[in-house]
Amino acid sequence: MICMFRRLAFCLAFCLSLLAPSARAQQATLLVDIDHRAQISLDGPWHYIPDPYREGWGSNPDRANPRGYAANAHYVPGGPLVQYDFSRSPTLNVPGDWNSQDKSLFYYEGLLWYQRDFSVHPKPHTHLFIHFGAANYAASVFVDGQHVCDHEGGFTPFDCEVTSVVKDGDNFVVAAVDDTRTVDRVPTLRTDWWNYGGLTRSVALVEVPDTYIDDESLQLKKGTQDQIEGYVHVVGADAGARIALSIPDLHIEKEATTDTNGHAEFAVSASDLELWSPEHPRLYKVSFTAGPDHLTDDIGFRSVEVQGDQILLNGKPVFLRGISYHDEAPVRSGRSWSERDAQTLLSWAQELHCNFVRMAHYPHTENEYRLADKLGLMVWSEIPVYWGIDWTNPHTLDVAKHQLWEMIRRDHNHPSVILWSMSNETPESPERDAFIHQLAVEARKEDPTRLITSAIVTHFRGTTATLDDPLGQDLDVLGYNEYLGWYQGSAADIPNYTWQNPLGKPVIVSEFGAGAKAGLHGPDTEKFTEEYQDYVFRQQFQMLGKMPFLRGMTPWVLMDFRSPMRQLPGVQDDYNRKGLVSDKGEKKKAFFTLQDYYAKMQR
Ligand code: GCB
Repeated sequence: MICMFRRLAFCLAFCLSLLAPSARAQQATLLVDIDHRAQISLDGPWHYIPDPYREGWGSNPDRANPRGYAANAHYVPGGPLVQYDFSRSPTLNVPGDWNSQDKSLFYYEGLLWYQRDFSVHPKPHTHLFIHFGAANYAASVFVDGQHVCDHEGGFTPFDCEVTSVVKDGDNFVVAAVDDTRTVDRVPTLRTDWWNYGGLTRSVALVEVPDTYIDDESLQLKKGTQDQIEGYVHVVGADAGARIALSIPDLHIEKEATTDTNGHAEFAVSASDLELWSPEHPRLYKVSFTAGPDHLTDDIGFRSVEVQGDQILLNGKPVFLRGISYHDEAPVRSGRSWSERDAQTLLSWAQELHCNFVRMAHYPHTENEYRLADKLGLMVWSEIPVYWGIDWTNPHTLDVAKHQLWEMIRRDHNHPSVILWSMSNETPESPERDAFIHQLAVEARKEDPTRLITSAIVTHFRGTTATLDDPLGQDLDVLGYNEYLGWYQGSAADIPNYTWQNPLGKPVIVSEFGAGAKAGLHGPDTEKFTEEYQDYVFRQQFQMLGKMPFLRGMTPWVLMDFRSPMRQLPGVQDDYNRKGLVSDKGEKKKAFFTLQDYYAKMQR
């Protein structure tokens, strides 16, 4: 009966997904490869006003309303009544979350207004955008008092077109950013991580010509290792416009013409191609020219596929020696955003001898993907469909699809990304299955070249785990999280657990771990000591070593991270302590145990 209901739910979801307009059709502009565009940075100090009573919305608190704080009025002694003034208000640094910059905002969740002045001299026949790397969670943006865009989703970029709004010379931008947690949002009310609010990634003005490339992609053709194919999309191009592709190191110069939608396709053979891999992370300088627009990118070519329960990279079986991590700034706390943050985090992964990282639980800053491309680290990239969300709410589905679309759009040229993850630890239900099924359909439509996964909760019956969550049917690779020795079972018993894989797909154990406070030593039976964490890792290796279908692991977690769920004074102090490295950068015993384990695997 349950089975029949599930099947019905699947059918219904599938039919609805065919009827619904694809997420792509609903999108505003999102410029790919933004790091290679000329930009005028709007990073630096922005004035801010926290607004728990939502006063800044003026008379209409439900809609983006340019008459409130968006008007950026000034208080003039003796003048009309004005009860705010950005120019008299303090500043926050952008990029950066508000919680870690002002002590009084440490626990603040809600609406906060940002403002800064900027100067620009727009050229004729150009489009001007304000690019936001990310604003957690929802943002409404106004330029010179006019509403220019809204965005929902805290970890993906968006571009507000301001061409017709800005004047030559001085202008101002106001952004209302709201990180209130609500039932219908993605993520929703509860997460085991800090809800860092604000303009957490860089903001910049980006000028592009009248006709411009908003999307491009080049990859290996599926099933080949010497055929490159891809496309360019040009906004404003007439049908038949000539687009040039150049890859100098491969002596490739090719032209294609746009169709009526501004879409041009390329297919070229490249017999001398050096494939991208962890051992040889070869990137090629690629350039596209579309009329007045010229865009370069650094692209690597590699194939990734599944064969039975194997994952093949460039046609050969690969074992993913991974680590999970949050986008949390090393050593200073807060959201990470800088190249230096990325460098520190990924160099720890390299020290562990990882060839793979799981960027949990949402899209990380693009710096990390670019660096992973260069370092040869394969990446699992995820959207924040986390624990129980509002599975039957159409808005929630829309927002999840939108975040998925934005993640794929931003990152589809990074050879490091091999897996798109749809979700993490979602409770089983037909509604959940139908929801995630639609995400998987969307992901495959947007990017047929990568593998689809999810991190699923492992349920043990006695000492056996059967990997039969119905979600697995939608995935290419099964991720399973388990906390034997921490939330479940004793550490001593871990090696006695066995696993069954009825779907016969490749399996990654996408989380296991134990909490430890750096510097806290004691017997290996005492939770929160470094010795206990280390013991759990050693026991886990014994069990994992006996799983014939195991194709990788991403233990939880690289570094301690802030979480309001972790309140034990003197031990947790607002931090999830399952890191192998503490929030202060101290390496715990288990760091070296994992390092040793991965080193041995390489030999
Ligand atoms: C999990 C979650 C992760 C948590 C972790 C924990 O299963 O996926 O977000 O932080 O457990 O430490 O409990």
